[in-house]
This record gives sequence, structure tokens and C-alpha cells, in this order.
Amino acid sequence: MKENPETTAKQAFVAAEHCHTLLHEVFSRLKNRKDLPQGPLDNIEILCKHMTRVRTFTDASIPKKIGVFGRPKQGKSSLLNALMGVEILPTGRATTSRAVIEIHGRGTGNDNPFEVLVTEDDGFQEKHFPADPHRVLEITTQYGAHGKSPNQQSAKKITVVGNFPNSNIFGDNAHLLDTPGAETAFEDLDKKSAEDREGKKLKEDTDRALAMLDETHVVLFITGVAQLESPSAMKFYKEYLRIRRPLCIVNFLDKWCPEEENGNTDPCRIASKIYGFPMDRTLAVSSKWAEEAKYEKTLRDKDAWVKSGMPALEDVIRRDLQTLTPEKAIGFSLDNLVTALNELNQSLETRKQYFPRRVEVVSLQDALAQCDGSWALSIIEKLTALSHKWFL
Ligand SMILES: Nc1nc2c(ncn2[C@@H]2O[C@H](COP(=O)(O)OP(=O)(O)OP(=O)(O)O)[C@@H](O)[C@H]2O)c(=O)[nH]1
Ligand SMILES: [Mg+2]
Repeated sequence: MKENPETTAKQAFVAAEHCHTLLHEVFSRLKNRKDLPQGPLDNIEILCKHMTRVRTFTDASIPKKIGVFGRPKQGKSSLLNALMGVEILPTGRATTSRAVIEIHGRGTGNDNPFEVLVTEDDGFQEKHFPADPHRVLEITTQYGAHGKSPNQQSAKKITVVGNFPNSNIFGDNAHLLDTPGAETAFEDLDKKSAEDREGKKLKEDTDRALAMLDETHVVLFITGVAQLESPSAMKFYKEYLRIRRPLCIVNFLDKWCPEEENGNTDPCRIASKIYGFPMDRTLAVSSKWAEEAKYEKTLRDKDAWVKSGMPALEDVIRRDLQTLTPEKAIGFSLDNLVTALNELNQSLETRKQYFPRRVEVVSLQDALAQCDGSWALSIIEKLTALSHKWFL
């Protein structure tokens, strides 16, 4: 008899809990060892954090949030407009995004107009039904940006719900988050005392930024090619983002001048060196080229779109969204755990102290045995092979 999908999802979720326990126990045994190389320890911590996020999806209807973080004016809103395939977020040199803007895609076949929910600073909420994207942009500019005109009103959060036929991201039940330059809050907080008024405001901004980070499942960290060495961005990345395994995006590719960079044609390589970004998670894009290639799929210049880096970015985002499901996350975590344990560069006897314990492995295998699907069987086989090594 075929299992009901809800039971199957629950069983996969239980297996994810056991996998998280296994990772957490390994990390607890390792974390205070100063004599071990930091890289593999960091990677195991990242896997634990990843599993924490996977465990928030207790139900398939819970959306996955993709958030863009970076210094002001690095092109966060422009990048999101390109990923959505429509210009509904305020961008520009003069305006600064102020409110958090969350965008929900409705999925195909639903032609209802946009809905925009504005939550003002005092908690008051109002709903708008703009007829077209241009009207949405007017609303997000009026409430979500400041610096352009004295008529602008402030809002804490804006939620836009709509149809995004030019986007390849929303199909995975994802929400997008545009965040005001979060890391400046951390930088300035260092300088200001939390006692004075401005300090209090910054403390609020910082707390909000951290809360936003905690509810973001796929973190995009964006920096312009000209700002690669910004100290506040580096600090923010190292302290808060690195552990969340972000996708690192180097924007303004159209401004990259290889002649000025000793002929180096790859800004990702430089960014990766400066920050320690993993190369396989670093991408260069130009939101300007994406806009020039045209957002509308039917009008799009395909070569120019590829050159802008957007299709490659869409692919890795979708891949990351996949790794948030227990089915993918468990296999992915175990593979990476094995790599990290091998990288400890210790003798087998020393490494054995950190290997998963038999009880942790058996609990995970038992939970996987209850799951329906070839994915679970292949992980059970993998674990059996590993057990021969771990428990000899
Ligand atoms: N040449 C070029 N300009 C870009 C690119 N991306 C963004 N811009 C421009 O840079 C300016 C800032 O872009 P935004 O998207 O508003 O940046 P932001 O990070 O959202 O800014 P804040 O919300 O104020 O923090 C705008 O004038 C954009 O048109 C790019 O890839 N190339
Ligand atoms: Mg912005």
C-alpha cells in the first residue's frame, strides 16, 4: 500500500532530527579543542546550523526565505528585481531602502492582482491592491525608502504578494526578503553607547537584523566589486554570515576593470581570497546587465542574460533550496561531515574520539528505515559502510 505523503514527510523529518543530534554530538566533542584545525570545525558547525534550519520545516507549506544582506548601495534591491523579473523594489543612488520588504509568489495559474500589506512603525496595518507593478513600486518607494521626498511615510515591514511569471525562484515555495543595510547597524553599534537615543535605535536595528538573519534560510551576501575590502562588510560576514553558509555575490560586474586588477579577470577569486569565501559559493553578477537584457522572459536577450550571471545565480539558489529538505539535507550533511572529519589531519586513533557514536548512527538508521523512498535506502547503505570504519 502506498504511504500517505504526510506520514512520509513526518518520517523524513524525524530522520532529520536524528541526523541533527548526530552532528550536534560530534560538534560538542570537537568544539573546544584548540589543537585541531579550525576549518573542519567551522564546517561541522555550519552543518549543525543548516540542520537547525531544515528542522524548522515541520510542514511542506512553510515557505523558505531567501534574504539579501549587504552594505547600503551594493545593489540588493536591484538584484531582487532581476530575480523576480519585475521592478517593484525601490533602487537608486538617492533612495535608501528602510523597511524590510518581503515578497511572496503565488504560483502559476493565479491571476489575481498584487496585494501589498504595509505595517507602519506603530503597528498600524493597511492593505493596497495595486493594479500593476508600477503601482507596487510607487507604494514600496513611498513606505519603504527614504531620502527622496518629504512626503515619504515610514513603515516597518512591507509584504508584497503577486504573480511572477518571469521568475524561476518562487516555484520552490520561496519568499524573498529585501533588507536595509544590516551590517552598518553592527558597525555603528561598536562606536555608540547603547545608552543614548541613537544607541538605542541602533540596538533595535541590530536586533532586527539578527532576527531577520535567523529567519532567513538562504542567505545572499552581496558586495560591489569596488567595495570588496569594506571593513564593516568583512566583520559582518565573519561574525554573522559565514556560519550561515551564504551565497556570496560580487555585484557590479560591469564595473570590473581587469587592467586595474593586474589582468585578473575573475573578481570571485579576489573576493574569495579577501573574505575566505568558498569559491563554489561565490558568483559574479551585474544587475545592470540583467536589466538591459530585459526581465520579461519573452523579450529577453538570452546571451546578455547569461552574461549578467543571473541564470547561474538562480541555479545555485534553487540548489540551496533543495538542500533544505530532509531528503537532500541528510545525505549532504553526512558527506560533508565525513570530509570534515578526514580534514582533521589527526591519526585514526585521535579521530575516532570524534566519530559519531554507535547509538547515534543506529537511531538515524532506524529513523531512515521508516522513510519511504530510495533516498533513505541509499543513506542507510552509506551509513552501514561508514560504520565499518567508525566502529572497528
Ligand atoms: N552599474 C551598475 N549599477 C548597479 C548595479 N546594481 C545596482 N546598481 C545601481 O546601484 C544603485 C544602488 O542599487 P540598489 O539596488 O538601490 O542598492 P541597495 O543595496 O538596495 O541599496 P540600499 O537599499 O539603499 O541599501 C542604483 O542606482 C542601482 O541602479 C550593477 O550591477 N551595475
Ligand atoms: Mg535597497
